[in-house]
Amino acid sequence: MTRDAPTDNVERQAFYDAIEPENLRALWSVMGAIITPQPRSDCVPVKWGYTQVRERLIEAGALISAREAERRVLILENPGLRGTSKATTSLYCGVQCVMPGEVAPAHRHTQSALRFVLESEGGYTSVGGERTDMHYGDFVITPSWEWHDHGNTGDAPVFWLDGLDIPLVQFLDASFAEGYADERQPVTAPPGDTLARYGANMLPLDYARAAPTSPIFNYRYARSREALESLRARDEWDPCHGLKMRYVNPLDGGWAMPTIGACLQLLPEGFSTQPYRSTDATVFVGVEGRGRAAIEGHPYAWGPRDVFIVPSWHEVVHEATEDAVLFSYSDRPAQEKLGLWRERRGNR
Ligand code: GTQ
Repeated sequence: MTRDAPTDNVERQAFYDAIEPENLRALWSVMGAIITPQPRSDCVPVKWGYTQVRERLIEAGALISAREAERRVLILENPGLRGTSKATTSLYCGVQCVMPGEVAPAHRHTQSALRFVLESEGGYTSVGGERTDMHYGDFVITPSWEWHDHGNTGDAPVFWLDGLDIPLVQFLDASFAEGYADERQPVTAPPGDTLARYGANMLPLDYARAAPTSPIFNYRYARSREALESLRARDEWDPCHGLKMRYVNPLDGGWAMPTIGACLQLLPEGFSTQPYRSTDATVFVGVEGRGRAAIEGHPYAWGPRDVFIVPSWHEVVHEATEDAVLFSYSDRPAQEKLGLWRERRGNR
């Protein structure tokens, strides 16, 4: 696999040409390209500044309504994967905008979605019959095949980041989608219902799990942030991550979603991480403070709401120029289930 491909000659090339119409290909001519000694990706490191994305969404707001667009979203498309609507090889990223009074109509699809809230005074989403209001930094999930619609009851535009497993589902040819008959699904549960049932370190006695996704669908920033702040005093910094916590499914302690894993991490002012690489290409979102990510030695400076991508098996070093909080998501849960996930700490 690491040896060079055999050199072609006229006879071999003629043979390849002859077998191609028979839907045959010589493995030895492509082996090194399909079984690589380490991950080789078209996904490239890239950063989007929030101010610019936000301005473009305001422009889009004058062009199309949420109703007509179904979802008014600008896709953050990786420049190494142009034309594919992908942020990484397996995951999608977009920024969605809902103007005051608008509704993004109810639909459902087999793709799982996460929202990371960027600006919201009055934004809400309804998932499976319960509505939750959204605030800055909330991590909100929409499980596969659950009805969901979004809206904005406030006076200012609402923005959030969408992370979906669209490319992964596309790769598996497992996409189904449908619209709901009405613009909004009926709300059948009071606000806070799922948090009361599943979010108090308790579960209804005879609750039987129905889906591979967490029943909690809004992980409030205030609580996640408080956990990081409480742990800061312990001074137990991971050399590669600072203080990094993952969002879990309270039913089993696993990831909140079966295909996408999400984390929140704190890097104190002046902290500089050890080099790190892993097979899960990761989308990072600045939440608080400022920092710099050196990806394979190239610096990407980020601030609140900026988005940047670390591709698979690219070395990253994080530096916090002030107390900093980062949200991130990747396909790590899928890779772990398949026995593929790997990491390397330090620069061995
Ligand atoms: O809010 O349901 O960015 O279905 C892409 C597809 C958001 C959504 C996206 C979607 C949604």
